[in-house]
Amino acid sequence: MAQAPNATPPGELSDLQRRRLGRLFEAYDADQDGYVGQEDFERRAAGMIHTFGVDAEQQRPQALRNEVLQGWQRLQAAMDTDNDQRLSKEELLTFMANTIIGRPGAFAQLMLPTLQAVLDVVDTDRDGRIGLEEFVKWQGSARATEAEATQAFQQLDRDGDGSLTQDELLQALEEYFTSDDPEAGGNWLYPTSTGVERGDTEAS
Ligand SMILES: [Ca+2]
Ligand SMILES: [Ca+2]
Ligand SMILES: [Ca+2]
Repeated sequence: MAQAPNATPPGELSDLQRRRLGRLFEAYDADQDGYVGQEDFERRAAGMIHTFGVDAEQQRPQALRNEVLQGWQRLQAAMDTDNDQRLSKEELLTFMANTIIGRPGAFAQLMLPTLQAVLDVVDTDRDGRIGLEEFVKWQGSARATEAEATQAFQQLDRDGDGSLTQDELLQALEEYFTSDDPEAGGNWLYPTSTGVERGDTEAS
């Protein structure tokens, strides 16, 4: 793993950052077994393909599956320090503290290729933006209710034009998961239906 010499030492995450990054871990852990592994990424890709169906050439689902698995391999190469083919929450937190937090753009760079492949499938009307209906369907494949997804959409759609761009999504994700400001990125992640406590002020 490439580490810059001036990396923040591990353990310097704030409680807020630990809670929010814990949610990121829980979002990755699709089968909720307490570890993030390739099977979680396969499960998520299969869920999306099930939700969005396949186009005639099946190119987008194949691209999604490939990119999701490559996304897993990138995360594993970067974070799986004990090399047991799965990530523990501490492995993810340590990587974030060392390599991502405090480096503007680093989180987005980590997430961008997978997000692009995902959005390519989610953007069913092919207008290059994610509308409310597309967003609700997408988040439904990750078990968010329609009300939760609608609320999240409204918070993410900062300019209120009724659709989300890739940049808006990336920016919100980066702010939410890396900033130490409780207001940053909004409180839009709605893990109530995935068994995670809501509210950034509660202890985890
Ligand atoms: Ca898992
Ligand atoms: Ca590991
Ligand atoms: Ca669209």
